[in-house]
Amino acid sequence: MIESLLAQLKAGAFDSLSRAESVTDIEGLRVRILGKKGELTEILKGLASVAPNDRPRLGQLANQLKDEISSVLNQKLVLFQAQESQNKLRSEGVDIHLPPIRRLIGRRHPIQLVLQDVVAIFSRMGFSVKEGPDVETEYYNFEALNIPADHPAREMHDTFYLENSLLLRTHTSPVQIRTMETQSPPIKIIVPGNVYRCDLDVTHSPMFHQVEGLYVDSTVTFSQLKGTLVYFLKEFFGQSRKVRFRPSYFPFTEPSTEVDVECGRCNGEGCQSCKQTGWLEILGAGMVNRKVVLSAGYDPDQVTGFAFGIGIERLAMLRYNISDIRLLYENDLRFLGQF
Ligand code: FA5
Repeated sequence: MIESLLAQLKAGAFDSLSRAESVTDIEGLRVRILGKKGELTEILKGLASVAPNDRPRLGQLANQLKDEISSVLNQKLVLFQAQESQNKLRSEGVDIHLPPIRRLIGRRHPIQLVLQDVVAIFSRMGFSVKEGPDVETEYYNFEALNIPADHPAREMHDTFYLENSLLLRTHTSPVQIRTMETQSPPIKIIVPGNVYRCDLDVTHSPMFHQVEGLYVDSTVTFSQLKGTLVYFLKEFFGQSRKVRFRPSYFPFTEPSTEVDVECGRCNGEGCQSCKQTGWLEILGAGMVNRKVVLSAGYDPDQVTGFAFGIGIERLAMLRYNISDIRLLYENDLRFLGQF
C-alpha cells in the first residue's frame, strides 16, 4: 500500500516539477511535497501500521524518493534563480549610450559680478573693504551726515522707518561716520552693501546696492577724487565710454558732484531706459563737509577727505544694456542665465 502511494507521489511530483516555471513554483512544490505537513509526511504516517519487518525497507524507499525529489528541486531552483536575476538585470539595465541628464548649474547674479569687479578695481588702488549694518539709527543715517530732522534732503531719501528711531539705511554713507569714529586718518575704505528706499521705476529699486568710498588724510584734494573716479570708470567701462561730472549738492560733501555715463542702449540718443536724457546717473561724490569731519572728532584744518557713493544696479544696467532695473530682481532664469 505505502509502496504504491510512494510511486504515485513520485509520478505526481515529477510531473509538477516538469511544469514549474519559477522560483516561486519550486518553493511551493517543496512545501507541498516535502514540507512538515506535506504529501510525503502524510504517507510516512502510515508506516506505524505496517509490519515491523517491512518498516526499514519502506523507510529507506521513502528517503531515497525524498533525496531524488530534493535534488531535482534544487537543480531547478538554481536554474530559475539565475534566469530571474538575468531578467531583473536586463529590465533595470543602464544604457550607457544615453546622453546624461542636464543639470542646471547655478551662476553668479549680475549684481554680484559687478560688485566683485568694483571691489577688485578699488582694492588695486589701495582701498580696503568695510561693512556696516543695514538697520541704522537716524543719527548715523542722517544727523551725523549733516542732515538734521527738518532738512529737505531727508525727504529725497524716501526712508523705510522701523520702530524706536531705527530705519533701513538709505545709503552706505553712515559707514563713513562709523569708521571715522573708531579710526584715525589715513582712512581709505570702500563699503559695499544693500540700501533701501521707497522708490520704484525703470531706474529705481526699493532695495539696491551701493559702494561707498572714503579717503581721509592730511591733504586730500578734489583732483584726487576726480582722478580716482575717472580711473575707476575707465577700468570698469573701458577707455571710450563717455562720462560727465555735474555739479551737485549733498549736505555731507562740499563741493559735491554727480557722475553720469552715456546710455549704451541708445548711444546717448535718448530712450526709455535713460528717460530720454542719453545719460544714466551712477554716483554722487564730493569733498567731506567740514561739519562732518568735525562731528567725527577730527580737526577740519588738519584733515580733508573725499567720499563717493556708487549705484551698483546702474553700473549693471550700463554694462549689460539692461532696459529696466526691475529685471534684476524678478528671478527669471531666462534673464539670469545670460550672465
Ligand atoms: C547718495 O546716496 C549719497 N550717499 C552718495 C554720496 C556718497 C554722495 C558720498 C557724496 C559722498 P544718491 O541718492 O544720489 O546719493 O544715490 C547714489 C547713487 O545710487 C545714484 O547715483 C544712483 O546710481 C543710485 N541710486 C539711488 N537711488 C536708487 C534706487 N532707488 N535704485 C537704484 N539705484 C539708485
